[in-house]
Amino acid sequence: MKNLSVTLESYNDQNIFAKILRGEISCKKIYEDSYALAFYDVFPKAAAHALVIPKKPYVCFDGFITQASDDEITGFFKAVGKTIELLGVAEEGFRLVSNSGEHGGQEVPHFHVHIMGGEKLS
Ligand code: DGP
Repeated sequence: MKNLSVTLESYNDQNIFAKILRGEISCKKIYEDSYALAFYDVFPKAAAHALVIPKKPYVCFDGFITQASDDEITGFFKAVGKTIELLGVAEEGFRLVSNSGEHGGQEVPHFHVHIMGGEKLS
């Protein structure tokens, strides 16, 4: 686990999701509240593919879970649940994925959860 200073110092506010949060790049929004923003993945890997990101600058899962407040963590995962509901995938099933770091294959260094569904996944 990284400590607070390392993760916050290493956050690059020029990453694509930071630009989406600032409104500098558009997205196809699904849901938004004070904790999170959910939008469609621009390169979908399933019939339904959404991304949910926290509004605050966490690089990856370990930074989020160790540094965010209980309210932020609860608010974020409730937003994931709301997005699953809005995507209409709850009944037939879906996959939640969060790639973290180099070995996890994370491309965008702002913590995010993928929600994939809408078809039977391999
Ligand atoms: P990951 O490998 O977990 O960091 O996945 C990053 C995802 O972000 C990837 O599935 C493609 C998506 N993505 C990259 N750039 C953009 C963008 O500009 N807009 C949207 N909506 N999605 C993006």
